[in-house]
Amino acid sequence: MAGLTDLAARVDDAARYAKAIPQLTVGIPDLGIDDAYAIQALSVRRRVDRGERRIGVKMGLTSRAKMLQVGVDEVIWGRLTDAMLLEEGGSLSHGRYVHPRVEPEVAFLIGRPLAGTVTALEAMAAVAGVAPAMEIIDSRYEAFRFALPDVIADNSSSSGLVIGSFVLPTIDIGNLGTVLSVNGAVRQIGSTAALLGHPVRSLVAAARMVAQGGEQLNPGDIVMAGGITAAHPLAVGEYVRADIEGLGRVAISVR
Ligand code: 0L1
Ligand code: MG
Repeated sequence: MAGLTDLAARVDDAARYAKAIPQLTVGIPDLGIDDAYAIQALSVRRRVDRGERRIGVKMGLTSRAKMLQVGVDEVIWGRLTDAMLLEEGGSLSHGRYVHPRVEPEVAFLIGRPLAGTVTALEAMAAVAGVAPAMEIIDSRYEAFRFALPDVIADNSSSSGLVIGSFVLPTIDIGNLGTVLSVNGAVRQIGSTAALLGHPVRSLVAAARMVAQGGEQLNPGDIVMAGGITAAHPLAVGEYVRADIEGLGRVAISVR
C-alpha cells in the first residue's frame, strides 16, 4: 500500500487542482478508519504548510438520511481552514471545485475550550454564537462516489463555507425551519432537528471526536453542525440562499 503521506498528497492535490481521482479504497480495499483520519490530518497539514490557517471543524453525515446513504451509523468530521471561507453575499468560482454541492447548516462559534466527553449543557455553555451557514461540499472522487474511509481521508468533503451573522445562543435551535432556494425557487426544506435530533448533539460529537484526534475546540473556532437537508449540486449562474427560522439568511452566487 502507498504510504499515508503519499495518499495525503493524492487527496490534497485533487482538491488543490480540482481534479477527480479514483477512490483510495479501489486500490486499498482494507483502508481503515484510523488510517483515513491520519491521511486527512496529513493532507490538512500540507494546507497549513502552504499558509492556510485552521479555523475549526465540520461535522458530516449528521442526518439519518445521509448515514443511510453511506451505510454508516456514526458521524464524521473534517478540518476547516481560512482558505475555505467564502464571503456571505459574494460568489464562488465553479471551476475551483470538482463537482460542488451546497447544503444549509448551522454554524457554532466557540467561546471556551471544549474537548472530550461533554454534556449538551456543557457544549452549549461553550458556544459564543450561532449563525445560519452553508457548506460547499466537494468530493474529490470520481462521480462523487466513495466508501467511508475514502470520504474521511478526503477531509469529509469539506471545501467551502459561507457564514451569516452570529447571534447569541439564546434561542432554542432544536427545531428551526430551514429553506434552501435556488434562483428564488425552493429546492429543499427541512428542520435543524434533522441534525441528530438537535444541532447541539453534533457539537457534543465534535468535542468527542476532535479529542480522539488529539485536538480540541478553541475559542474563535467555527463548528459546522452538518447538512440540514440534502445537498444541492451547484451550477454556474445560480443564486443560492438558505433561510433558517430565527437565525436569518445566507446567500452566494455561482460564477
Ligand atoms: O457534510 C457532509 O455531511 C458531507 C460529508 C461527506 C459526504 C458527502 O460528501 O456527501
Ligand atoms: Mg456539511
